[in-house]
Amino acid sequence: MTAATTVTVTGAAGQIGYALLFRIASGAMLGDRPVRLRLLEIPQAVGAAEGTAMELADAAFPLLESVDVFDDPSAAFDGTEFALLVGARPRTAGMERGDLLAANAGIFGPQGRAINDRASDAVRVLVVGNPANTNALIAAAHAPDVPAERFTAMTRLDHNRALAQLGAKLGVGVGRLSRMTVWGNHSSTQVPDPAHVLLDGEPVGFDPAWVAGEFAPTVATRGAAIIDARGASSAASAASAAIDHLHDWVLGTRDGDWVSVALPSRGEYDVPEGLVSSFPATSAGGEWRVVDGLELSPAVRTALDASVAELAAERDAVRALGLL
Ligand code: NAX
Repeated sequence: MTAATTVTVTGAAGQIGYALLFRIASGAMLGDRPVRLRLLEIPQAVGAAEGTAMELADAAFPLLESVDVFDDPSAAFDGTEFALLVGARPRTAGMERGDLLAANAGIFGPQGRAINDRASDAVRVLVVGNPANTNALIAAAHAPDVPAERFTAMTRLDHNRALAQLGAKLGVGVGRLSRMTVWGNHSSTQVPDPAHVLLDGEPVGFDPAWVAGEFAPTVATRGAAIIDARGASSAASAASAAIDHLHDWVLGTRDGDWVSVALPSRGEYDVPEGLVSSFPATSAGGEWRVVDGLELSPAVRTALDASVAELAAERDAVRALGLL
């Protein structure tokens, strides 16, 4: 029998947590290996997280060995191999950007420290809670003993949304498409770039006017469209993207394909070193590798520079507050 893998999920009582936990427990994320779940919540939401834990037990997943609920990060990250940081402080009416960054630094700094001190040496981290890229940067900065590249942020939902739009445009299932890229920040400045997309392994080529005028704005504003339609923000699709991200990190990306992942830059594509930016990446042996040598159109280059400027401004704001 394979030893159980410990997975910690923060924000476990939230709506993404509710969609995510059942899929982790079913084996969709890590394949056929037993899992121990550790759920982290703020004290006011521990009761709700306990309710979710009861439902997880009632689902009788053969791979689910245990579920424990915590309100203390040190305990929640003890021995964890996979940390999914979903809980974050949302922006509320009248909140300035600096306040939002500071509130989240107050969450992701201590969680990074707890991961540093208590998690498994093999820990891998996915930040979902917004502002995800900068929250990942903050967590990594507080975990000096953990290699920075183990801290990633989620742009896979944007990637999947882009594939859905392309599939609809071409009238094909997304499984026939590969090599989509989303560059930059997980924000309205993100850069969905279908220039290298293949259909059944063959180049497609999309009209640049359609990409700029319709496709990219639709992908970048999809979250708002979901809120308008559903009356609540994306939850099951966000959870599904988190599953995809970790699944591919652990089990590898498809041959000949790549996916979008926000990773600490090593200077690739002139993104300043250290910023957590979305890149096209493949995974093998549990390591992400940025796809190199892609040609960027002038429009993509300009848009990526703007998104990277936003990331740098977020980093500088957190630094100015003394939180980095
Ligand atoms: P919810 O408000 O439903 O749930 C968030 C949960 O986090 C709450 O239960 C809250 O008690 C908990 N929480 C807050 N602070 C915490 C802390 N310090 N430790 C542990 N738990 C804490 O939000 P939900 O819809 O689940 O979204 C969660 C986060 O994902 C938000 O920040 C949201 O903006 C972000 N998203 C990121 C996406 C991405 O693509 N990167 C897409 C979906 C989503 O919008």
